[in-house]
Amino acid sequence: MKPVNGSGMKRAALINDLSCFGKCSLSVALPILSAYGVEAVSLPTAILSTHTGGFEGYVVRDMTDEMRAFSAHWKRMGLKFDLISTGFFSSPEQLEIAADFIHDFAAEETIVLVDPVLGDNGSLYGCFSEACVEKMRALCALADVISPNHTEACLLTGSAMDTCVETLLPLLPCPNAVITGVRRGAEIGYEARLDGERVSVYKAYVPIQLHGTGDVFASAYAAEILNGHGLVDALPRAAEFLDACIYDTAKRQPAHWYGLAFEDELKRRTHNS
Ligand code: PXL
Repeated sequence: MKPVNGSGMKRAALINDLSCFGKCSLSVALPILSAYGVEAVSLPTAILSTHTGGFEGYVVRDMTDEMRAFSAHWKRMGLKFDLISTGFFSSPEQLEIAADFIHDFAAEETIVLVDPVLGDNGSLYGCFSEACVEKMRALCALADVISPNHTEACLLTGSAMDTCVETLLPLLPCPNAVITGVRRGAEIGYEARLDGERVSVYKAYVPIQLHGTGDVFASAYAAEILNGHGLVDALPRAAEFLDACIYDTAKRQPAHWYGLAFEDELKRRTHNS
């Protein structure tokens, strides 16, 4: 077999769903990582006609069997990854497959980023059970860094939904954690513990309801890390990227309600316009 490693380009495995319309998960991760010069390899957990946030009658195809078969093929190929990221899962079983994937493919230098997609706005998404929360906790323990929103941080730590970030951070099942979407007056931001440092980053809050912000942030954060930035340094850089996408999305309201218009910022960055 011809060699598949050693091209000099960073390679990321993206374990996430493909929501074909709407902007989240692989639909945002693939273009963002590519624009940052990273080779992105998808391991789809499910293929959906749209994401689940605001569409009626969406169609879902579960990819559990394919996840096993694809990763077995990659194992036979000896494929190597510089980063493994995980996002949305469509069954508790898939969380175990992701854990096996990390055991099989994460080398000493591989960064494992778990975005523990479980819920938002104070509740667990309807498609998940307590079993998913439990397995997500175990997956987070295998990660180098996790990026829960406030709701997910509460679910992972078994805390009440009004628990403050200062209490949550040391309880999370991974030493490096970025809690996203934290409100502070007229601002919104990130409260993190990274490489032993306590880090806060805030931006002005733009009052529109947005889908997929966590996915855009996690993609940019992974991309910044793979471009040589440490966990601390990558945070404000990814926050800057997301912030630009939010302003572009606000300009496109009400039509662009279903996700972030991340393409505008990618175009500016890649075409200097
Ligand atoms: O953005 C998280 C996410 C990922 N994948 C699917 C979703 C959501 C959030 O609603 O529906 C399918």
